Amino acid sequence: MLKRMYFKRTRSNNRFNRYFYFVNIIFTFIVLISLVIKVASAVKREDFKTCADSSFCQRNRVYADKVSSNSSFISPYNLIENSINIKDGVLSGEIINIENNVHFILELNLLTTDSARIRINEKYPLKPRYEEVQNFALVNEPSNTLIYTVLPSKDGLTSISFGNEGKQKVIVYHSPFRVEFLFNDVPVVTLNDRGFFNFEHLRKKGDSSSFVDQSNVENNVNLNKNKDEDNNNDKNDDGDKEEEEEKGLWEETFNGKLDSKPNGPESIGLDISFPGFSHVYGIPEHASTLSLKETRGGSEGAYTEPYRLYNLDVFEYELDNPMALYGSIPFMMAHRKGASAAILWLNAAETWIDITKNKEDKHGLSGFLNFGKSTTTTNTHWVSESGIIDIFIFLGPTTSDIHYQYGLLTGFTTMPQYFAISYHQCRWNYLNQDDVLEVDEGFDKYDIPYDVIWLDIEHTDNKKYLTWDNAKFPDPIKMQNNIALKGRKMVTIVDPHLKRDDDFILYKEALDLDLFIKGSDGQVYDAWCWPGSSSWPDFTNPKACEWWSKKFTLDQYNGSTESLFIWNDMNEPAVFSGPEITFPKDIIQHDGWEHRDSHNIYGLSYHAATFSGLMNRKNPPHRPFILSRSFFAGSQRYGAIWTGDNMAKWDHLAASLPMLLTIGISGLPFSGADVGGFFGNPEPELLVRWYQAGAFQPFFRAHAHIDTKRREPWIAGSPYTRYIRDAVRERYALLPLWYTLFYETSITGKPIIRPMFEVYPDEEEGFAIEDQYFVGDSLLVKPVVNQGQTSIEVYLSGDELYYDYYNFQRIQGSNKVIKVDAPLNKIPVFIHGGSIISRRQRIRRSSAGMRLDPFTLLVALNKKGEAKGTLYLDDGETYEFEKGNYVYRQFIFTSGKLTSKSLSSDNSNLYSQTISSVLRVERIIIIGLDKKPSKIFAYNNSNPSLKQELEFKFGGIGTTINSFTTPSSKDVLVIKNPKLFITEDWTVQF
Ligand code: NBV
Repeated sequence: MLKRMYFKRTRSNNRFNRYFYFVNIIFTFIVLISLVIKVASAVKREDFKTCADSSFCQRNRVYADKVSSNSSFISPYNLIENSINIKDGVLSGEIINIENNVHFILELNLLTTDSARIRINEKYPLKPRYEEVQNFALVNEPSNTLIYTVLPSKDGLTSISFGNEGKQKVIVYHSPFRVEFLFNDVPVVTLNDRGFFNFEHLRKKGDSSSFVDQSNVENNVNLNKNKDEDNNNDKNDDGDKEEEEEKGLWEETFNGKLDSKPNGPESIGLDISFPGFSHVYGIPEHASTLSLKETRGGSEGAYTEPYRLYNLDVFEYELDNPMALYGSIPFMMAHRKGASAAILWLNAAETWIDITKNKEDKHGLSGFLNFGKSTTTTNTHWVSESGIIDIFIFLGPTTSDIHYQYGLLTGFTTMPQYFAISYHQCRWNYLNQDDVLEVDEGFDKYDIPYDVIWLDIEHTDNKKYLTWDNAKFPDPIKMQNNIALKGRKMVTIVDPHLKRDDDFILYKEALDLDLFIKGSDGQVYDAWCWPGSSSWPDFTNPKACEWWSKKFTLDQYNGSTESLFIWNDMNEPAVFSGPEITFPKDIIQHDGWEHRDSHNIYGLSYHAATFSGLMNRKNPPHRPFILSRSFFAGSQRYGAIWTGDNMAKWDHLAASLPMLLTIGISGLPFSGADVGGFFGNPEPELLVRWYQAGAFQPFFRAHAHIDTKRREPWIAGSPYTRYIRDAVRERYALLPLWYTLFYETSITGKPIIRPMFEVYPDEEEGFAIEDQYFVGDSLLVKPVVNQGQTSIEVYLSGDELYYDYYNFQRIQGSNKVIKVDAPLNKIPVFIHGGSIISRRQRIRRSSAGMRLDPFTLLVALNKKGEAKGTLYLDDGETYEFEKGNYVYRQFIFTSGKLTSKSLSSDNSNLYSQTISSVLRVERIIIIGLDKKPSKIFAYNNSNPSLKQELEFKFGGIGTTINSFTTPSSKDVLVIKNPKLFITEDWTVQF
């Protein structure tokens, strides 16, 4: 892979940057020498660890295998009965590992949010174990509920009911220690049900006798006087294996790079099962399926490796693979008909998750009604390299409840500026100022709206971020002001590695203030990245964050203006000379913690610090926009993420759907994939299809590698450019819907694009569907992801009406698959019966120009003849909305009346006043009416007697309603200019 990186960079910089070429030659030389021939035969997979290469993963997997293959095994962890104390919503107690007498503290918090938290840590650790991840991922300390009842229980277990309606229950079994969470008396999450709990306590070197490995499994079986002969026979083999594995306890090497492991083994492992659930989702980021696969072989398509969570720069990633990618959210949700449950495994160290499915009805679940088709249990096994066991259990019971419970804990999506949800034009790299302005003008010339133009690393002075290459960009302020005149913005890239150059002020300051991460030798860590020799500020150090957050003010960031925003790349972090292209685990961060403990939050901590930087730019602040490549639970509070370096291939377009759906249901809905594919040159058809998909995804940005051919939308030529324009324009027409959905996720946590099961939770046929999705609840989208495809099958959930997006033709749903035409100019989209969608039909240069334009309300009736929808509006820039300065409307069509009412408590707020006489409804379209109404009246609800008759047309309408086509359906009713204002309460009566 390094070889590939070298060639890509070298070729590019022959063209654009001589200095860079020079650096690459040196860098490559060093890499070649140090890694000898490795690069010549490198295959991507081999650059990254498998479970067997990570000794703690291997140890825990072996342990799990031994446990499961031995029916007489009993977990050695017991909760000491007389240590149990229940007070103020907390059950505390002491757990003992009877194998080695190591004691642990258990704390089980019952939370106010129908959730629980369970923490297990060593009672007497040799040194503290890492818990700081909570300071980055969580918004605040969750509160314990005081509403709970300790239930009379049999000996050997403690049972408590809790939750706002008393429907949640936890049963803690004492010996062996095991926990069961129930909803309505049905178990939904169990811990240590299979006995894989394995807590490697900290120890001194040489004291390896007491760690729990497979020999202890055997000892424990001995203890239970039940060991069989087979195990005896295995013993010699196991002895050898043990020796092998011990090698990984105190140091391990991967691809020639040593991890010194000064603290020895310290992993934690636990099995978490979801009884009665055949489907589990989440744990991004992987290029995998929406419904997660089994990982221990056996069934068709199953992986043999666990899903890995370890933020890495795995470009040109392989598809259908559990390999780690750029971000990690250790959140998993299980869903079945009638119930959902989820967990957050709060740990920032390298983590692996095995998944298996079991058809046995161990919990007697088949006796419960409402269970859907199967009693399959999904078993998962979580292993992290260090830290403590800290798990949140969200008991739903619906997926919406879970998103809210998770959002209360880790924060909701930060409300973006309006421009940020529009279309972004990016490329590595726009060459210079003239190039930027030409591209900008190209959009006007071809009548394609766009909001943001991006600059990649080549815009800087020798990869010194927050500087400009003055030869290429002599007047960045003028450039930004030029595009700002059209309401457009600019984004520049700012990576976390700082060039080690005493003349580079950021580097010098961070060095002087002692803000850099240190190597295991205590010296400032020095490694290779784009600028050559680099160092990385430690964003887990509050002082580094404070320092960094001052660097974005207009006087500090020279050449920046208020219309400039930031892109944080390479923040896994990517380190060219590091193990697995990242930091070594034994380097030292704030307060002396090893990087090992916090690896997966480096990206989050950097994203957060940059967010503070943009907040400091203005007083009162405007909403920051920062795109980050790396992420963790909580990243939604700081901006958007994208799926990294994908490829211009059809299968990468297809893979982006389950990836984005997974990231969205895992609490991070503001996400997208590089439109067109980063590596390679998409043929025009693929480019068109990718734009069409991107137009219906939350973060919509085209991006391309420096070695690719230029591909601004007009380059493809006719008819492709027209199709791309149509797709982008459709995004702009629907911006009011997208913005409303962003607002709603910022208060509910619900994903913006939703898998079928989020909208139809009882329809099992939809549980594994990953190639189509709903935007909110109102549009069903099935992007075309195959070459040459001109028709497509779409699954229509529910006994409900749908309407063709183009001609409003009525289609009856009812859990069936229909085949529709999908020529290249058409995105298969369906309006979900029962929705009211707000659109803006006048497409302008950028979203800013459309902010005061009137609305078209598209009312799509369901089979009961009803519909509803919401519309959220605010100034699109500031935090005034937090003071109530916004407009939030609900439109309802029922009993022959369409009404508009306010959902905000203060309808006459300042923002509302500024738009009240401007923002109007210019058109109402109703689809699904059975007959032509004889008359239509409108009135303001404050004065119903002042009715006004409205003109309308019914059937055979010839005007263009969507930007693509002309509706031909006969039952379409259009009311033109009903003279209704958005901020007023009104009724249209049919
Ligand atoms: O900064 C250059 C690229 C960027 O364009 C891309 O989007 C990132 O994912 N960056 C990675 C660095 C190197 C890519 C080979």
